[in-house]
Amino acid sequence: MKRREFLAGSVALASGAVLARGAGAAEATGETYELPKLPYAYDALEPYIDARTMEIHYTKHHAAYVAGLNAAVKGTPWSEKTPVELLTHLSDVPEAIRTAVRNQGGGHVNHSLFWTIMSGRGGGQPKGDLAKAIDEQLGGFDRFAASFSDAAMKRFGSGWAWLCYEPQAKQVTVCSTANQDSPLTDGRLPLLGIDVWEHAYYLHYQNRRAEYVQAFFHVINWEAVAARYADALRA
Ligand code: MN3
Repeated sequence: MKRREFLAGSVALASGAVLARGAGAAEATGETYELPKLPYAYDALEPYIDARTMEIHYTKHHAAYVAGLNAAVKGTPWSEKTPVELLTHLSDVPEAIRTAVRNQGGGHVNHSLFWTIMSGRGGGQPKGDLAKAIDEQLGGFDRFAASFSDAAMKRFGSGWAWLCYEPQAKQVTVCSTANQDSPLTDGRLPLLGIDVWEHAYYLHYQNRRAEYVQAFFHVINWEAVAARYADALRA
């Protein structure tokens, strides 16, 4: 199975939703791409992420990325591709719609991942192979946490910090991206990401991004992250 198909599948499995191409997903709304179901209630991540932020983030921001991606590919053959395929092969997408696919498609895929790697029963540390990779390749959990937090803090303006698997180097790495840029476009497979756009935290934390980043560690669903790592190793 090709990597991009595998990852599209794992995103779908992990979120309980289908980030699919047109045919399957179109039935409910008639649109090509749809907002995946949120895997928990808006208040599930309190007190770390408040219900109002979750509701606006999901129903307004994520929904707008889905609508934007649908508008961008409407009536083009690119609507046959999954969002993951579009971002993985972004340079193949015609210039006329490339920026829209990068921003709106990136927003859709990044948020679809984001909801699934958090849980009201999250926190703690990873186990098994992922823990071993973090120990051996990133110097242990504490050093990983410091470097991930640093990436989140140093991302100027809007963007994301990531833990990814890099298939070329065969290792896990920490990085950040601007705006809604996806690590997939650079050949990295995202395992864990934190949204550091102000819309992700401003209602509760205002300008205190550091507190939000610290709080995020309490809701990380390490089982979901480890499942993505296992998928990435097999892809
Ligand atoms: Mn967001």
